[in-house]
Amino acid sequence: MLTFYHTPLSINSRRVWVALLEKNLPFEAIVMDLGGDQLQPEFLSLNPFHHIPVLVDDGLSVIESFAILDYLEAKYPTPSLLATTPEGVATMRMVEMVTVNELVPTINPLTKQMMGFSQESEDAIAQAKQKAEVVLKFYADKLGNGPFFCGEQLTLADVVAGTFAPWFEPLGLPMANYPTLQAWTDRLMSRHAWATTQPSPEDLTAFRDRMKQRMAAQGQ
Ligand SMILES: N[C@@H](CCC(=O)N[C@@H](CS)C(=O)NCC(=O)O)C(=O)O
Repeated sequence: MLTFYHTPLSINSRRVWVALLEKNLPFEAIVMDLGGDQLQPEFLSLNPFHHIPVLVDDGLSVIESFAILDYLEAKYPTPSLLATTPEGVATMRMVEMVTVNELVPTINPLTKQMMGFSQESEDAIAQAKQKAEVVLKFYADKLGNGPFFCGEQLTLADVVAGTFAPWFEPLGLPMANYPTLQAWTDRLMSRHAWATTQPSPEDLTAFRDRMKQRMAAQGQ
């Protein structure tokens, strides 16, 4: 039996959660309270860096969401979330890496602003939006007119970029400029794996309140 340690609001966890559901794998989910559960000795023995997600399979602890995604494909190859053609493999990896290396740092100020964690300057917001637009254009270009990044097959490219997709509009990135990306987002959101893992407005409010309390306690 697979055991999946996560929190529903973590985007790093969500890509693994979506993959588990897309691959129809049975698993036990352990929801962590990041106010301290991750620092308990039992969890530190699974991940000394005290991060979620962690996947435990038959006594093997796998940390780092991308390592977990690779592990799942190797151990449970059907249905596959891996592209098969050379162009598909390149597209899949490019989209994955652009998401973590370009999109994630870029949208940081937009996320903080959206969550009410900090008041960012107008310049910082404008600059973040401008950089994020480069990523959105890249996605739209790679998507073309296909249903998914690698054509008819859903791959890890869709899983990794697609767990950010529902947040583009709330982050202040108007999707009307990207109709094919919007259609892709709607396509993903209509899937069981995305619908199941999308946080509710109540989850978001509770998360925001918890984070604000923690930040206040740390004097931030
Ligand atoms: N590179 C890691 C990042 C994991 C990560 O940053 N997890 C955050 C939640 S999104 C966490 O566990 N934070 C709690 C802590 O660091 O104590 C991955 O992709 O799995």
